[in-house]
Amino acid sequence: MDIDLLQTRREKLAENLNNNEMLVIFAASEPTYPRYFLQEKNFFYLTNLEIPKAILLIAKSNNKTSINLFVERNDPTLTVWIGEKMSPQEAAEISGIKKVAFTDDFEKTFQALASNMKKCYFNYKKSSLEEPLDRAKQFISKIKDYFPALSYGSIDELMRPLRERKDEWEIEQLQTAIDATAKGIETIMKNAKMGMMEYELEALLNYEALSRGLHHMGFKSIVAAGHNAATLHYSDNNCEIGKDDLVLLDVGAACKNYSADISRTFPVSGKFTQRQRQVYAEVLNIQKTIIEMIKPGVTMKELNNKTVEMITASLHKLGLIKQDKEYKKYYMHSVGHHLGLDTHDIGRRDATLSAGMVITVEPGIYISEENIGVRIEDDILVTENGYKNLSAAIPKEIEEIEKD
Ligand SMILES: [Mn+2]
Repeated sequence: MDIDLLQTRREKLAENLNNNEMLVIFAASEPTYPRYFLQEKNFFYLTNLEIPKAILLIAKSNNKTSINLFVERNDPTLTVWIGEKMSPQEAAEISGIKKVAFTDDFEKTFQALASNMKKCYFNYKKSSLEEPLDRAKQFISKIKDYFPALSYGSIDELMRPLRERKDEWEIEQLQTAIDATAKGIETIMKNAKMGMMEYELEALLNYEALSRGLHHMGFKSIVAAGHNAATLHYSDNNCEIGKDDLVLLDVGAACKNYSADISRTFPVSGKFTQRQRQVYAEVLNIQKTIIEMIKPGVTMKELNNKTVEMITASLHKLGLIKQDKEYKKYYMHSVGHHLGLDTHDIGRRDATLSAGMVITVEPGIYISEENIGVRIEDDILVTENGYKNLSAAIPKEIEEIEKD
């Protein structure tokens, strides 16, 4: 990755800081075995570093910005287990940040800067009493008595305007993730047979992603057959697939932490039943209509409203509801979300679309009593003049999906 790009991102972020404001972003901690390491997304966005427990500190005063990075000191007794930790020099080369020290120095540096600051932004998460405080919250509780004049804010406020619209490099990572996911879905559709277990299909996707160097999924794969497809976040993936089942896939490999998010629904037998086809055709028509609406200036709210309007009409047509408001029994989520480093990315839910945003379009109809759940989801880039469907290559037309 180009260091100039990282520098541009940090400069843009610094522009959003007022004088006497600072920010602290804690990297993710070590994963608990056997989970893989997932970097804190804002930290990754600004540093391109995949190391645990590092800290980024940016401060602004007199219109000058200082950037400090802190990395863990190497522990020779652990080298044989986990290898050498990244050196400050290497971290400086990858991130382009010149001032790199060890994390032991962080508090001293923070203290020297914070006494002149009015506000500090941190990457804390919403917490509840049942959960332990994250690193940022722990740090705030430790320092708040020492800096009574310092107020605190969430880094999300500063990061949202940056991360909401993707740069070219980000689109490339998303496209790589989507293409691997496409290959996985294609392999699944080709090989799925009644009597197989849902997890066997999941394994085919994992194989296609891993063999392209993408070592994790952006989220837990949903492979839901028959009745399971009507449970929105079903991810047990441990049921046998029945003869006339529809299989709903909601999956996405991740590339450099950028996650694809694709849903496809197909009949395991290769042929839709008449009723399945009827429902599928409604969802497909709605999905295509919503995608066609996408261009700068359109709001997410308008997309949601149009979806509800069309789904309500479809549910009447399918004989499922008598009154409009009953649509919620068969369609209960929103039509899409921002996509990026997080599968449900940081962008505003009520955003007005502008070029560079990437959103999902994923209407669905879930008829639990008929063991039918249909969702079709593509990943759409908003362009200057309209949109580009980044997952257009993955079959969704009825004739493409049905096979002899
Ligand atoms: Mn989605």
